[in-house]
Amino acid sequence: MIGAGGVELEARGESARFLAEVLDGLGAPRKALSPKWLYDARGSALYELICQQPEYYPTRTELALLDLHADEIAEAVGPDALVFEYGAGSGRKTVRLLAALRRPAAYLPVDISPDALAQTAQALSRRFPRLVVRPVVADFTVGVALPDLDLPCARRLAFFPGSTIGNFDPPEAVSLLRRMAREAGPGGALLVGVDLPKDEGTLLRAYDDAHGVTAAFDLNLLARINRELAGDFMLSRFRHRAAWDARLSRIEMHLESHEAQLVHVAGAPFAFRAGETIHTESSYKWEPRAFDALAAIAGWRLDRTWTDERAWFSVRLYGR
Ligand code: AVJ
Repeated sequence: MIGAGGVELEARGESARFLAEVLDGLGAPRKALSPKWLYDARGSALYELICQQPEYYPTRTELALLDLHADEIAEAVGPDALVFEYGAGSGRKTVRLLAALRRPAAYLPVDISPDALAQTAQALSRRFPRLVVRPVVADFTVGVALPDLDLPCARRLAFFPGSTIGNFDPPEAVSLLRRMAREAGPGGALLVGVDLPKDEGTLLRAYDDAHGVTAAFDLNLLARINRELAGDFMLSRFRHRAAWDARLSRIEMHLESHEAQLVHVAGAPFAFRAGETIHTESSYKWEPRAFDALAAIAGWRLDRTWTDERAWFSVRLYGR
């Protein structure tokens, strides 16, 4: 377990990386920031609110699949898996999975947000008192060393719900899936949630909800830069935009500057043209076959899949 000091050290390294990436991303000819920075404590809370919006179908659809097929999933995974999860978030889906598995050996949630992670670990320990829970505060996009628990377990299972895999460009997705394969080891398994292509209207509404929660989530990135990196973004001078790129099969989130303006971060000036955007997130929607091919490159072979009636979302189990 990482002690409190370790968490602080981790947090300090994290803010240095945040500053470096923001200076880099805003200095680029096409301004872009990694979506991982959306998840400070406020961003994580806003994401939970997004999941409750009627337009945001992925969470609801995936939860229903996990509920409906819990027994089949548990049987396919096996009884005493060691479960690790990159980007654990609120752990609501994990509760479903752990409850279904007969006697899970341990749960290792990995998350970049220390606050969200501590809450999740505590809630799961309370819900499953006999389960070994070892939270790891880390940026899973750059690689994590999971603690060596030396527990007997049938199988190591990478649980990657929510279509978080969709945030990665295909080459990054392959390397992430490959790292999961290495961490799961021989005989390991991957249970992954994959959001599927669907009509553009449904997608745009899901990423630009009527209550403006997704807009607030996106704009919070600028507020976070102001808070943590001495930025002077005026939030009212930017707006959230969602766009569907059919060729790349991805939703893009952008923060668009209303007007020409100059913004500073940690003393460094950044000029915006009117209508210029910061690309803050991509969310790829994968055809099932294409995703299987991607997973195969990373060393995973398809075992089973579960999909809703509308074919909006798919939960896929791979082995190796
Ligand atoms: C957490 C990556 C699954 O891409 O759907 C939700 C994040 N962004 N609304 C997604 C998100 C805007 C979400 N994931």
